[in-house]
Amino acid sequence: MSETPVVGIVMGSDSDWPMMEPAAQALREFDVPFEAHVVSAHRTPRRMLDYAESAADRGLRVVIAGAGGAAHLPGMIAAATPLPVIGVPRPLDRLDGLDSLLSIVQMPAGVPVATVSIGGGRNAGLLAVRILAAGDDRLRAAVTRFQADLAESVLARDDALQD
Ligand code: RP5
Repeated sequence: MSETPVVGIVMGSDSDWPMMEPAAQALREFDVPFEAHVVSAHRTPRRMLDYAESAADRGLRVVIAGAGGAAHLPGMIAAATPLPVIGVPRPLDRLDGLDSLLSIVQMPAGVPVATVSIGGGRNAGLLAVRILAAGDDRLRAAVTRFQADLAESVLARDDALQD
């Protein structure tokens, strides 16, 4: 994207991308410029701190962070930036993502991470849009339209059941 990104999508490994791509897709649907990077809390800790500490000054407004297993990335990013951070727990082969969920959701008081469901990349993108929409009339109108369309699609499926 050519515009300055306002949402940063980070993930602990490129293997997380299939889970995070729906977040990117949601942002595209609302014309929200974003960037996506692999930033590992454990394998590239200095890069992670640099990313978190520079994020706000670079123009980002929200960070979406996804990781699996010992999923410390969202919490560590939240520790080093004043921006809102949305955590996405990835289900790995063992423990079905419960390990990831608990690693992300059980943050100490004072360091919040807004955690979406296991594998909930799309909702992470939509939540980022809503956070931005709180101070942006264009986006708020777009979110309202999205909600109306969602309701309409449910009613259309209900209608189809009656045929
Ligand atoms: C985590 O370990 C990553 O976020 C990923 O979910 C998981 C596995 O990473 P790879 O071994 O596939 O690189 O840090």
